[in-house]
Amino acid sequence: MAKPNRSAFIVIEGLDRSGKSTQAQILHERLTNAKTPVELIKFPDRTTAIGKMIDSYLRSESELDDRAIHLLFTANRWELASHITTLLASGTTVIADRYAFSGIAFSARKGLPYEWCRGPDVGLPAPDLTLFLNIEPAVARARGGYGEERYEREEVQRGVRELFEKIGREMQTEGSSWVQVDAGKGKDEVAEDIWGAVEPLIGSCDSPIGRLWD
Ligand code: FDM
Ligand code: MG
Repeated sequence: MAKPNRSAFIVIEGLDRSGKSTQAQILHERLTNAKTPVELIKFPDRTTAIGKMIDSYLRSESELDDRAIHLLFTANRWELASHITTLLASGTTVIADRYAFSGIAFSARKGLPYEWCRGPDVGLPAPDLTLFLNIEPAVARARGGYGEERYEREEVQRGVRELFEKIGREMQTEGSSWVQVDAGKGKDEVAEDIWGAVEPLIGSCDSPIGRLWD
């Protein structure tokens, strides 16, 4: 059997309070325990110069035109794109906590045209698997409530959820691997469902890394 020439790129998406970060952490630990080299990346990456502008916007410390902030989120992915492809090529599995799908869903919810929102993300490294952690916004809110940041309101989350579902349908139609996970279940059960989708990918990616919507 030919040796796989790269590792897997796994994206975890979902609404606020759907358990994305917790599950990304659990998956990271599980892969580490299985001696699989793995790196967890979070978008937005608030540590870069662009990330600091995004952070200030999310905390409502600054105002930006809807299109300007959209492009900053995308630029924040592009500034890490070569890091991601380098990791994948060197055999490190990459888990991303949010990605371009959040970018489209949150901006299109504001009324920006869907295709316009998607444009700048075309060509980014394509995930081998996207796990969409689906949860009722009311259940998410009941989990200790939303925080103080922009977008952390049930009405916003409802609109974003509809857009995530539209994106998911399109991804499935074009044959991309988009898996919906019931995130209303308990933490351990969700982790098992995620592992069931991820395990078959480990050590088995032998096609070159794809480009999103290209
Ligand atoms: N968000 C996140 C966007 O609006 N566009 C994007 O491209 C990304 C990656 O930023 F409300 C939104 C989603 C969320 C906020 O995300 C910050 P975290 O996961 O809560 O840090
Ligand atoms: Mg948040």
